[in-house]
Amino acid sequence: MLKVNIDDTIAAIATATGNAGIGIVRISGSEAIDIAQKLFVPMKDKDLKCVKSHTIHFGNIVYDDKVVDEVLLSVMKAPNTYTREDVVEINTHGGYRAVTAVLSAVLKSGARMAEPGEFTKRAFLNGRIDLTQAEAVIDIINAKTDASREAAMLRLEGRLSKQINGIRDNILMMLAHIEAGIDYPEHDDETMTYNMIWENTKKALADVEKLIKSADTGKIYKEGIKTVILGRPNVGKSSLLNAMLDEDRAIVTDIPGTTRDTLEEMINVYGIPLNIIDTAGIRATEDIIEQIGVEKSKKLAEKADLVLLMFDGSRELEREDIELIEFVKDKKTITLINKLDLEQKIDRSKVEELNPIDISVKTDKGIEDIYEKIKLMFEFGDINTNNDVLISGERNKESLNKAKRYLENVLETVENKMPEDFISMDLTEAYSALGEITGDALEEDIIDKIFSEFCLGK
Ligand SMILES: Nc1nc2c(ncn2[C@@H]2O[C@H](COP(=O)(O)OP(=O)(O)OP(=O)(O)O)[C@@H](O)[C@H]2O)c(=O)[nH]1
Ligand SMILES: [Mg+2]
Repeated sequence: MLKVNIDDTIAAIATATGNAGIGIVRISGSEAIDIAQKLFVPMKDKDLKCVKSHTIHFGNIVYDDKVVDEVLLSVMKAPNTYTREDVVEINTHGGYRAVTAVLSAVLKSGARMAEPGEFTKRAFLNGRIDLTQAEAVIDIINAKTDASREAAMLRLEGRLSKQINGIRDNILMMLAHIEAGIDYPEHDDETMTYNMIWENTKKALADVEKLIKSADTGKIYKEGIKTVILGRPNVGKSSLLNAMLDEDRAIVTDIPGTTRDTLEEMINVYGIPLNIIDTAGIRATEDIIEQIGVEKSKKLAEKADLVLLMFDGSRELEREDIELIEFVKDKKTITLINKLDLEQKIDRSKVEELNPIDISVKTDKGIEDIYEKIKLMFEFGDINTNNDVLISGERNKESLNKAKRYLENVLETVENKMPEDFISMDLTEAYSALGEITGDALEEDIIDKIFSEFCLGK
């Protein structure tokens, strides 16, 4: 088990800094109520230590004989709190100065500044939530669309933990069976054991594979699809970005080479965040700034999840267009022929095999078709965020892949009728690989790393 020191009391600002109606300073730990008591002067005389749990009190925070702010103070006593420790939340006025002044008084009265994610880390270390739920908390905070928030909510409710624990229980049952067989050979029939292990390992493997499959979808819900609009100058890239955003974000002119630097924005496509990047038009140019822009466009396109390759239908294809077709040939690409409202001069035979979509940004034609195609391409049309648990994060995917390899080993051992010891070893490894996901079997430094990605005060 982990060695942890959670004896001290921590504090942090839990709300976003900026002007707002209220700000919250959160304190957690065995001294939380003592510290609050030192600073809080209630309107009605009362002892915070004796008040009921989950009650709220009106008064002033006073430090050094000066009133720092007028506040509402909530007292939540262990164990029914976010961290399972005593928690005090001080609702201050929302301005940056007010919240930091109250926090500073709290720190000077004995609390330690919390590290990012430390409240949630305590909830985990104190056993209130497991790691899948802790990670769901950060995903809810960072969610860019409602669909990604809903997917994370399922994990917060423990849906993923339940699935992982189900597979682990199955593995544990097999291990117990083998142990019994080894210890009391007269009580067990070997072929029966092998059959049972074969069936159950198959089932565990199928469950693990289903979760691995969900990881790619989980990733796009969480991080979005990095989409780069690529094309020669003046084909209408910036116009497309503006149309997708429904605002005049990028400068559009009829002068080729208008966009010099890249511009990134987020749009919501059927619940998936699409990080869309407008780039400088690709052409050979003497202009140094434009050259840098062109290089940057190409680099971004290389790293993108999706390229929207755009041509101008009202012009003939040029050498650069043909080079771009070559350039994107190994990338996920949607080809667009823009300016359908004008007389068409493009030689379609050269682009036909790219299955282009005809659009006119000017008349708003074909934009919806782009979204439909993205949905098909990334296969998120069938995902129902109300029911399907999506794995999130590379770390979890790696653990699942590890478990998968060990389970495959088990099947191989059974098939070759090798000794049961091998099976035990591989099952144990698969068991602990899955335990990494719920946080049951994880090194302390990895746990620290996970929580360090949280925001302060959570
Ligand atoms: N007729 C017509 N004109 C369009 C359409 N889309 C864009 N344009 C015009 O084409 C010109 C170039 O548009 P931009 O969006 O600036 O083109 P770009 O690809 O971003 O160009 P660079 O930034 O120079 O690479 C502008 O005058 C737009 O108004 C369209 O669908 N039909
Ligand atoms: Mg542009």
